[in-house]
Amino acid sequence: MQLLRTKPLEHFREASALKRCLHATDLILLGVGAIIGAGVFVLTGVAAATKAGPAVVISYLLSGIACAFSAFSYAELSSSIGGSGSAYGYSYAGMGEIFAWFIGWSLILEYSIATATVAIGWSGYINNIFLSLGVHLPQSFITNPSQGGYINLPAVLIITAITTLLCIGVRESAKINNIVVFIKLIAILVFIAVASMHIHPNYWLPFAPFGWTGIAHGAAIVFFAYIGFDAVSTAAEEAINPQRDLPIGIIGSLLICTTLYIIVAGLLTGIAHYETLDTASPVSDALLGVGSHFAAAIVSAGAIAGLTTVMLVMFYGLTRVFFAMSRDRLLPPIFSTINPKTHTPMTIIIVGGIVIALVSGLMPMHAVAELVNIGTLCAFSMVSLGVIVLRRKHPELTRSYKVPFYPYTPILGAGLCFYLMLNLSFGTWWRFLTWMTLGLIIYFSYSYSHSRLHVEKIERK
Ligand code: ALA
Repeated sequence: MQLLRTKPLEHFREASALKRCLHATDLILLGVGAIIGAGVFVLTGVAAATKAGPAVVISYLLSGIACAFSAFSYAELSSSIGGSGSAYGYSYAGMGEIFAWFIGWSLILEYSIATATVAIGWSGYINNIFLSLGVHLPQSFITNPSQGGYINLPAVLIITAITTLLCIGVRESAKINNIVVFIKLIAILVFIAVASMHIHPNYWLPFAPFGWTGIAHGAAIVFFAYIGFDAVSTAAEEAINPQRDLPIGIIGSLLICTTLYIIVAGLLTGIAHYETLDTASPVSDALLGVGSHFAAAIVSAGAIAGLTTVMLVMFYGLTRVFFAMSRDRLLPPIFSTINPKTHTPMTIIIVGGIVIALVSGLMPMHAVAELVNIGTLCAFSMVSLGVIVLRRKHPELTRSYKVPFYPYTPILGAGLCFYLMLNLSFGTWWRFLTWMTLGLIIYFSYSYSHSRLHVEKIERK
């Protein structure tokens, strides 16, 4: 039963050393900053060409519904429990330590691999820009060893820049995030405006060339595009009014992005035949295809900006989850020391930065988006179940936001996420289970005996 020990809710109310400086608008922009990125700018094309065809719109809708259900659950738990550990913290309060460990471990996978993956995508876009200017970067320094190069240097450099920014402070990072989010929203709006003038309705036929299976596989892939709204909840200890503003940030950012994605997916498959979309930059390529060079350049710039903020917020989420797990002593305490000048957990930011830089510089990253998805879907389904468990265990808790249509919403949320997990490939499941086994080994060899709850219990005896 020790494995199911739960964290007392008072622990979540202890004063935090992090600085409260984020408003509701910052939180919505933090969400949009994390959400719009490689998913819509790259994976929409891949999913349309190889999985769903023009019905990728339905894939987006399906994934969006799964995310909306999860977002309601995130909103309820973040406004009632809070804490920078997000889903990890909620499951610690409701389901017990071993569940919390698994969720935390999944989130570490989600945020770190997502950051590394997006860094590699970013490097590809930068390389494209140099190529269009006639500059050829040395091949050995823009490819990883498995592609015959030494290191993907642009990826390493962007991670170094983001690490530095996060070390300097959250307020500064949020300011930069807000500006960049604006740029990428403009890029998307430009795409929508230009694309709607070049529609060929016959490209939408056949609408679903690979049937329902294709749509469901497509949904499991484009799910990547929605990841990020959950990172808003990791800002609970830095929000000025978390009870009111976290639900606004989480649901607001998801709503904006779902609307934009469905429009973009519909237009993209209307201006280019779906079979031509499996490229590294399908959105700007499609604009080139209809002769809009200027719009294509704006979209490329927006994509680069978009990818930058995704890395920023994902990395931010990673450090906050790590911070929370270390504060509970499931990970070594060194990771939860706060730098008194910047009020940021500098050790974990630097260590995380080094690891992510190495992964993005040296590793091939083809199927990793799927790996990010499976870790995140697992965490999302647990969050939905967490709502049900906590309503039963702690009915007295003040809930400033409540999931609508309880208990159907969390049940459907968990079910849909699990359904999407089943649509991911065998290789992805295999890698995910390996990561989880590694987590289990660390838990039993270190975390179980160092856990703050364990140590406090021994001291009481
Ligand atoms: N949602 C983020 C992206 O699409 C992870 O890049």
